[in-house]
Parts: sequence; C-alpha cells; structure tokens
Amino acid sequence: MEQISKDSLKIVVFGALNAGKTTFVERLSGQELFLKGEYESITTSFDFVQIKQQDYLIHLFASPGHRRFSFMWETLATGMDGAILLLDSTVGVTPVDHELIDFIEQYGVPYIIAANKDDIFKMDPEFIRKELKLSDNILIGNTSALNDDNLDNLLDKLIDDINKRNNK
Ligand SMILES: Nc1nc2c(ncn2[C@@H]2O[C@H](COP(=O)(O)OP(=O)(O)O)[C@@H](O)[C@H]2O)c(=O)[nH]1
Ligand SMILES: [Mg+2]
Repeated sequence: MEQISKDSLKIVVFGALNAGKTTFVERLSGQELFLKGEYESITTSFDFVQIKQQDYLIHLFASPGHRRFSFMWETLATGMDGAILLLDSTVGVTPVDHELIDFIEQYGVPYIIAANKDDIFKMDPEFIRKELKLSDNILIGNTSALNDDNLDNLLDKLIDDINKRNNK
C-alpha cells in the first residue's frame, strides 16, 4: 500500500470581494493560478492551491467573494481544519465580514484574521477585535498579499492553533 508521508490540512480563505484572496493564495503558493475561478476579475468559483508548510500538505482554498456566490461557502467549509478571514484594510470592516465571522464560528475550528493591503493602509488590530467582537485568543495580523508580507508567518500561527486544538 502506498504510504502517505504527510498529514494534510484543509484551510479556507474567506473575505469580501477584492480583499485579496486570490493574490493571497497565489503568493503563498509561489505560483500564479493556472485556472482562476474568475470572470471579469471577480472570483466566481473557488481558487485552490496545495502548499507544504510545517510538514503538512495544506489544501488551501479561497472562497468567491461576491455575495451572490455565498451558497458555495458551506461546500468549501465542509471538513476544514482552519480558516483565514481576509479584510480589506482600504475598506474597513464591512457587513459581509460580520457575516463571514458568524459563518466561520459555527464550525468551531481555529481561525485568524488578516488585515490585508497593509502596504496601502494600516488597520489597528484592536479596532478590528472590537468591531468583530473577537476574543483575545483570536490572532489578528496585518498582511500585504501583494508584497508577500506576513503571509507565511500568519499561516504558521494558524497551523500552531490547529495543532494545539488537535492535541487536546
Ligand atoms: N496594494 C495591495 N493590493 C492588493 C493586495 N492584495 C491584493 N491586492 C489587489 O487587490 C485586487 C483584488 O485582489 P484579488 O486577489 O483578486 O481579490 P479577491 O477578490 O479577494 O480574490 C487586485 O488588483 C490585487 O492586485 C495587497 O496586499 N496590497
Ligand atoms: Mg478572487
């Protein structure tokens, strides 16, 4: 029988339209997606890459941001080990972000917040914590998907949270 050498984790990146989800998974994978689920630059289906991190094979999905495709959130979330909510720092915290947090919390998996486009505008993590009513143990980081800034580090921390959860 074939040996499976790596454990795998399913992680899903959620976020509003234009928050930078496609860019985020592209930078993390170091590849431009060959097949993007995009039509006129709006992600209509999901993006998917596989990356190796901390001895895990990570199946990293990005959800379609447009509200009209929210029916896909549940499909993507099925079996996820962790989630990342990407905020667009140039826009701030929006109703869709509230909706996404409520959605993610139903699954009871570790998740982190990435305030993206930090290269243009810096959002204060504590402002985000208050706005989204997040407890202190939820990590909030500032990222620039465009400049590949803080992506690996945040993913590592999410994996640490997942490990902690699974070793309980
Ligand atoms: N300045 C800046 N632009 C970004 C960043 N991340 C994404 N973008 C840009 O924002 C736009 C939307 O990004 P995209 O990844 O398609 O967003 P998605 O709709 O969430 O998948 C594109 O023009 C990206 O180049 C970032 O960290 N900084
Ligand atoms: Mg996209």
